[in-house]
Amino acid sequence: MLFPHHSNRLFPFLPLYETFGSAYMHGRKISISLLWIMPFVAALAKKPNFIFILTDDQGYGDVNAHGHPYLKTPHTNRLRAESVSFDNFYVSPSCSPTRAALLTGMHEFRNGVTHTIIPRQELHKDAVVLPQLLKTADYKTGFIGKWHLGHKPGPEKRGFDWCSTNARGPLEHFDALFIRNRKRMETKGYREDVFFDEAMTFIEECKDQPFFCYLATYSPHTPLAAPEKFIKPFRESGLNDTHATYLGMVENIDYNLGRLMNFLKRTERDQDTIVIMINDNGVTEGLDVYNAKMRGPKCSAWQGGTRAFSFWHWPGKWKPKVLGNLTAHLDVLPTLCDLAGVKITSELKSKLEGHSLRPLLESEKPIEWHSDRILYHHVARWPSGLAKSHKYAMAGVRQGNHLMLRSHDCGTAECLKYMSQCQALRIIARGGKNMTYAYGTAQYHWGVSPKEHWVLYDVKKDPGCRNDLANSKPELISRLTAAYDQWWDKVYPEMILAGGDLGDPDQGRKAAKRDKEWKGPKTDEEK
Ligand SMILES: [Ca+2]
Repeated sequence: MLFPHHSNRLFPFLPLYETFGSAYMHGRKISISLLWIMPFVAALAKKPNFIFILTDDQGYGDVNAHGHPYLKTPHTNRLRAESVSFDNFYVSPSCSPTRAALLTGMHEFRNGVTHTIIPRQELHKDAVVLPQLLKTADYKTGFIGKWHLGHKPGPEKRGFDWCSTNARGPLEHFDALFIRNRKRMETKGYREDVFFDEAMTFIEECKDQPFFCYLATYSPHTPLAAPEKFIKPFRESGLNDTHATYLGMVENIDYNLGRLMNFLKRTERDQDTIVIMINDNGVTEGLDVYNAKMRGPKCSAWQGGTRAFSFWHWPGKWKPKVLGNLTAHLDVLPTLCDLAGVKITSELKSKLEGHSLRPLLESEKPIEWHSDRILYHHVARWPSGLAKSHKYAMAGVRQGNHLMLRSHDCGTAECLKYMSQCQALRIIARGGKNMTYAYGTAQYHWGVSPKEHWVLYDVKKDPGCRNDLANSKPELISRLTAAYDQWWDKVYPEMILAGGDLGDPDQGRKAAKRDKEWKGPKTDEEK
């Protein structure tokens, strides 16, 4: 590889409120009346539950409602149609960095997360994460699935009350051994089906306490496998095994989303539960099938590397709409804390880079919302120890609908010794047509931009990044370049201190060797 609640119980209390109101108005004893009103006040203060679904390596385009020519995804389509859908929403270029930014509300570099391998996947021990904050507002917190932020410490000591995942992570797909709250648990069937079962078990155990359920799938990340019934329709459509299995994994997530939404309705939790669903980085194995007209996969600086779908669903509260405001994973922590009534200290507030999406979620009309914000991306897969020389290698800056980026190797002799993002771009620069996820299309999707220059695109009009606007917008280039330089100067020392440049510089080659030696799991039909 490149580097391969429950039912809404307000109504039963309504007559009590009216009795209280009348009694108070006629001057009856307030102490007795307060006893009557307390349940109503409690019901009014009921906090929303949160289910946050994060899929792994599914692209923005891997949803039928986003134009995919093969996927059906009826439940994801319905979720999107009933949600506030942020359509100009960005994550980091790969797994661990996105999780770090999502759970801290800060750019991943600031807590030392620059890669998906140890030690650069490890979230700094002092990082304050979302479940810890939600617990201060009486939430019960559950983690299910993929963590990928190291274990110094792991999720069970990062504010999660209830933890469940399978022992071998993405490497096993069927009848997996699970560890739930430190106890071993044999399971039957497909791993992702069990993840969603575990989410429902956690939610049932919460009873009337508000909950935060962080459900992070391993699908459709490699190695690829799914129950045959999900793969078969894609094979019959003429797709190869890789594409058919990848899309089968996406369709299985959709099937499980449908089960979860039915569970919420059946148990009368649907009106009190906010369901949020996003993907964690750009498209992977499905790149050459469909990429929503975008250029670039996971781990690239191009538009397709970091754009994510982002659906926010609260029936009866938020009117469905599609919004084009520039938004990001950084906004999740501030938004959930705002909705939950978490009091954030001024010290933490000064560090957060995200903004609460609440005004956008609640507004009936389009509104101005942080329209001058700038987002910074960096693919960051440099050989460990060589961060400094990679300031401009595979980086992006966004404002509004504009993406300014660089996609070229660092140009230093030391980097030549190692397998890294730069090696991939050197291969492309020499004319290579095949690269991870892009077979025959690498010249375009992993395209090399001119050295020493930023290129600029209006990604709303031009998601394929074909029309470079750098020469026609020198003022914008100048402003965003200065912003990037200031950002790097500020974040670089924090990243070094937090461990983001530590490790074996040859780790990329070693990880690729391990991936090559992995023979792959058997599907349920092959067993
Ligand atoms: Ca991922």
